[in-house]
Amino acid sequence: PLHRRCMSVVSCIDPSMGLNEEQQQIQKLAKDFAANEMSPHMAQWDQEEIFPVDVLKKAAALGFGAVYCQEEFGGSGLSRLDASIIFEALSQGCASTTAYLSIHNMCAWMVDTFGDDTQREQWLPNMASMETLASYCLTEPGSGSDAASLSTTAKVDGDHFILNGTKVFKSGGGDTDVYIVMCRTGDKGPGGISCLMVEKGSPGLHFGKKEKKLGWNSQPTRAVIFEDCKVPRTNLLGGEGNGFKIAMKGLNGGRINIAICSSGWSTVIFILFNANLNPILSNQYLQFKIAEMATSLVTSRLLVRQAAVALQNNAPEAVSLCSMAKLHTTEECFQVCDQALQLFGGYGYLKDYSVQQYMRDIRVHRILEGTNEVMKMLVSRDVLKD
Ligand code: FAD
Ligand code: 2MC
Repeated sequence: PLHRRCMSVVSCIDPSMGLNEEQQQIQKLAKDFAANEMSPHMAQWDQEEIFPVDVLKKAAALGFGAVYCQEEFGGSGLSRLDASIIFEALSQGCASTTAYLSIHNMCAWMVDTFGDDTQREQWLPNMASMETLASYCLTEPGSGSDAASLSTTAKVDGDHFILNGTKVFKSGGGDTDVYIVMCRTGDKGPGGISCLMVEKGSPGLHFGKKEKKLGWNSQPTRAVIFEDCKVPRTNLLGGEGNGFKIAMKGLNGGRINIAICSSGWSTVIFILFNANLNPILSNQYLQFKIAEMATSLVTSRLLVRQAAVALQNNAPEAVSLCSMAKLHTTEECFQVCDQALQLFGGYGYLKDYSVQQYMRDIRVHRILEGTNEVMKMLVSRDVLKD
């Protein structure tokens, strides 16, 4: 079957190009998992809107639940580059499910990096095994791109915070166990925002209806609503007023992870070409199209890997490179999928074939984890600064 063939791309688009032996082994582990556990089910997950928690837990058993967290607390202690290799390989099996996994990983990293040892011990081992699934809660009805204007409040009441407000579009929302919530504990602007861990079952925590979406159907999306929601003060992550910075730092890694989730399925496209388009591939126009698409894929992957290394090294250019990588990869890989659909003609539009799902699933990567317009804002600010 096709999903097995995607495990052996041997050409200039091969994702193992340039990787050392250890990285190739990690990649193979993830590719095999994608081929055996994800790819055979991706269409069903999409059509029946199944959130495959059992498969996520199996992925966690391989070390993919907290990839770039400390080993001492159950993480895998791998680098950002390793993480990008893993998410790219997994997304060859299902981009939507891998994208949720990447959000969960972002949350785990936030706890690992900004929590204290008590919080790490309390949360991380179960997040690493995905016994505890996490959601990241920044966006609100009135503040998406302008995230620093968020209005969910958290007021101190004895040993607790009392939260009020609504978060929208929460990936995993309702089905996940812990919510990492950016909320206002102080004045207007980014400096008045804190980051709180809210457990499912907390009094006053409610969920909206499951959203109907164009893609990303293997993970639920719901509003998360706080009505006098009571949360222990010990669930504060990283100190009062640091929530915006924590949220943004989490997203730098999130953005390259989401970017690379676009390239996994673009890689699979090329296997579909070889398998299905042979009769028309003598046409030079189509050959050139395919060359352009291959170039988009490889340049995207290279940019993500460069950004991952910069982020790992805390390089000053990391924020801009992560933004560029997200912008470039999500745009280019969406075009690759769209052009592939065109090349398959009417069949590409049918749900019997997978190309339409690739395109639907990765369309949203241009919108979430910071729209591509926000990415342009971040890059241009850096390039134009004095
Ligand atoms: P807006 O910010 O209102 O933007 C609308 C349009 O205007 C966009 O094209 C935007 O680029 C453009 N725009 C806005 N401001 C500017 C500007 N200053 N200059 C130029 N253009 C501008 N959020 C979470 O916190 N957690 C999640 O888990 C999560 N999961 C999501 C899952 C899905 C399926 C979706 C669709 C969204 C998810 N989001 C999540 C929310 C997502 O991050 C936001 O939708 C996104 O940040 C954009 O915010 P918005 O929808 O309010 O659009
Ligand atoms: N990394 C590190 N620090 C950052 C940062 C980043 N990516 N982005 C901003 N900051 C810092 C910034 O340097 C500043 O620090 P200082 O006060 O020391 O100067 C501080 O944060 C405040 O930032 P700005 O002054 O840039 O704030 P502003 O309000 O002008 O704009 C903007 C910030 C637009 C870049 C930010 O609001 C943003 O990224 N918006 C997009 C929101 C977003 O990505 N949402 C995604 C939700 S999650 C999701 O979709 C999922 C699927 C999980």
